[in-house]
Amino acid sequence: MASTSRADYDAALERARTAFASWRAVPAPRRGELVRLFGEAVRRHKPALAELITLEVGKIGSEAAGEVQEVIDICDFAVGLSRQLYGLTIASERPRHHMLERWHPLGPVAIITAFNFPMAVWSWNAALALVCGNPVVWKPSEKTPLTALALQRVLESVIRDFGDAPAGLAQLVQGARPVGEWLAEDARIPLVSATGSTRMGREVAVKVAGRFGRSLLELGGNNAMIVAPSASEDLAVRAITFAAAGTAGQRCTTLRRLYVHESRYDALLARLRRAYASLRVGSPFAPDTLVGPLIDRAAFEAMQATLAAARAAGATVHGGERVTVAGHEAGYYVRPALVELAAPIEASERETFAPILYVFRYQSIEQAIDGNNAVVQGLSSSLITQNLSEAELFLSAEGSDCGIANVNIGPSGAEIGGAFGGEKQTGGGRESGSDAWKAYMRRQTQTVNYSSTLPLAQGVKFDVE
Ligand code: UN1
Repeated sequence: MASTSRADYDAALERARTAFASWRAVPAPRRGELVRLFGEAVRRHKPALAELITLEVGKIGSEAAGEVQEVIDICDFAVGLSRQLYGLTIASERPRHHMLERWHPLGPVAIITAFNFPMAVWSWNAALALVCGNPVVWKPSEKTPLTALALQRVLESVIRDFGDAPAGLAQLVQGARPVGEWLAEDARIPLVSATGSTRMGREVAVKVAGRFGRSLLELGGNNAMIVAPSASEDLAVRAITFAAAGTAGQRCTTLRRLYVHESRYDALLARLRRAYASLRVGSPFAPDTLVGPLIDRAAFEAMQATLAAARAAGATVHGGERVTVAGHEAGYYVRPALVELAAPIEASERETFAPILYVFRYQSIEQAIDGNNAVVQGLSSSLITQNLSEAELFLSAEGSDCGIANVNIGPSGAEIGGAFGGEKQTGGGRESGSDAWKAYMRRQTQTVNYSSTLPLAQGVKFDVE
């Protein structure tokens, strides 16, 4: 894939800057209309865009379609938001004064995305940034140039036909790490929103902070599920297999650690092993496939190295081997792995982007919550229970320390309406729904005096002749 040259990059940034000067003055509901039309165009192209995701990253058909649906959903959300960029009014302590908070556009927003959600994560950022009055500059993963190009073309054609949208509103720059570094260091970009590994996020965060820019980080996860004594086994097995083996284990929200109450462990594990053995691994184009390929050879090797390390540390590993798929012999297909552990090991503390599920036994809910929280990542978490007290404890201040906490569903598959992101080394950013839009705007506190005198705050006297 050709990488954007430095000269082309600078030209793209200048186009975005120029676009900002006029886009910020377009009324927000009118900006929402652009996003509405983009969402309509994505609806029309949904099958083709989904097929391209399957082709480029190997997502199975229904998950690829689900990803495009996520793009459509966030557009709908952003259209409504474009009439709801609300600020506060604040009581002033001075007579005939009023105070308020206004939210203004910020400037060009850089969006760095990962291969695993090559369209949806960009759209969470782009749809919001655009209604907030900002141009967008997208650097997709170097593993997904095609999906990015296709979605970018759809947006560009909508911009072209719109009338009052500046031509440079949406920019695409392609390439590997150096292009990401340019964005992180570029003072023309007030906000860098980056999705990817914790290692990448740490470098971006330091560079952006060094120039007092803002970063919005959505980094690694190491998500757990607790299966409590009262859990429905059918529900647990469905939730576990989708969350751990779906997307071939390549979601930030993938279930990676499972805590099963000792009273349920043997039966659940036997059932899970049967479910895992029957998971249909195969071509993502085949309608009955549930587990498509890993993204590339490096991902396969990382998975095998992690499983070897787990075995060496005394774990019992079920599955995880390469699967040959007729007609796709060069693809890296694997049987999802279950890894039984007595206690955490180095491998279970980190995120390996592959379908590996570490399984632990627990005795008390407090112990299971401690296990949930005992990693450096803090993205998503879940509890399967029919017990109200356990559920409330898990959701309380003493419960899960993650950005997302679910009861009776798995940790993955979030809807766009909630704020998406996590704590600790997941980076602290929130994207998508709720009030995540505030990250894409600058807040201005305004005070207006409509009296003819000038009383000072805090009773300060400063009288001049
Ligand atoms: C990601 O893996 O980066 O909650 C995003 C989910 C999806 C998005 C995952 N809606 O699993």
